[in-house]
Amino acid sequence: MNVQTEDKLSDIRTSLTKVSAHANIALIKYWGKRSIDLNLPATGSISLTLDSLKTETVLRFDQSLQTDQFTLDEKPASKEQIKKVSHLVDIMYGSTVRPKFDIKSSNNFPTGAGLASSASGFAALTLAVSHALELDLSAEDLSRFARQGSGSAARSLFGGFVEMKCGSDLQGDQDFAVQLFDKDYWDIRMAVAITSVREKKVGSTEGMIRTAQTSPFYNSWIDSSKDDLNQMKQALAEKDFEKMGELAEHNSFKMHGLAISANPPLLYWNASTVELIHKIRDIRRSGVQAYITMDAGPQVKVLCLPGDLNEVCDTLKTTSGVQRIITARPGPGATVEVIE
Ligand code: 2P0
Repeated sequence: MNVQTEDKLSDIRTSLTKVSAHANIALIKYWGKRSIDLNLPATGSISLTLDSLKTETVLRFDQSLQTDQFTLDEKPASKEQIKKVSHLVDIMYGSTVRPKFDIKSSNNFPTGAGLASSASGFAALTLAVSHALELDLSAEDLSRFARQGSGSAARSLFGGFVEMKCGSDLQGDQDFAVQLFDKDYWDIRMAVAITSVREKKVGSTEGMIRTAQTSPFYNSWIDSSKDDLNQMKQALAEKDFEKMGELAEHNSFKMHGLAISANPPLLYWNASTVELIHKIRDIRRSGVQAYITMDAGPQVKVLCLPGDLNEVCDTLKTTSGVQRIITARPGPGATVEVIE
């Protein structure tokens, strides 16, 4: 994997590589790390890749550049963002002594607001770098690299329903993602109600560390997630929508209960989030199969069957504070679109 020889330097594609990747929303959440250095998760997780939340990334290595260049949503990225991207490229290149890159990445949805932009962003980056460096990586190895950019990014390399595995050692060999079922396996829908496009105050990494250090419930969360993971795999294998939805909702509330129990508490919800929770529970009581999941942000994601999507969207639309609704189907994995 180390490509830092003189011969290899000349092999690097200095042409453009354009890649797309889609965000994923976890049905069984990842919240906690067993190693910060290698970004190893403390639990496994299961996600659904979404067709309508997309990142497009264009990469070019350029020997003449003095510094790495990174543009995110048409604005220069922050120093912190460039540092994270440079670090992953260093790891994939095998050395900090390498040609500099020019990366332009854009999302068709709000960045850093609990909509998994780091998942699609680092998945696209990993695939683009691997192509530009002509690394011949297995899907597992690619997802191990993506994981080091962002844990959830390992999942966004794949389409459909995806499991992120959690190993037991500190090397990370067993910590990679695999596809459980492809995007055409089960025609379910997700409606995303956007209640704020502001970037979150406490990022996921900091939130996870604080939770592990201060929540009295952290060990119970880790212990119970194994069972949730197995039950979810079973619900997916049986295409049991009620079981899948109930479990996804329970696991999400458990994660938020855990986050709220950190000190200081991590409360990712706003008033609209709470109103949406009540409304979805109300329509469920009237017979609509709709289930909630929420991440490190105030957006509410609703899982439903295609026939109930209109009613779910009508409910979301009539809630104060909802700025936009995005609907999605199971989406594809990351793909290289163009190499010029
Ligand atoms: C998830 N989240 O499973 C959970 C649920 C947020 C809430 O994965 O620290 O940005 O970069 O590995 O991948 C968000 O965490 O965290 C996340 P890092 P990441 O989708």
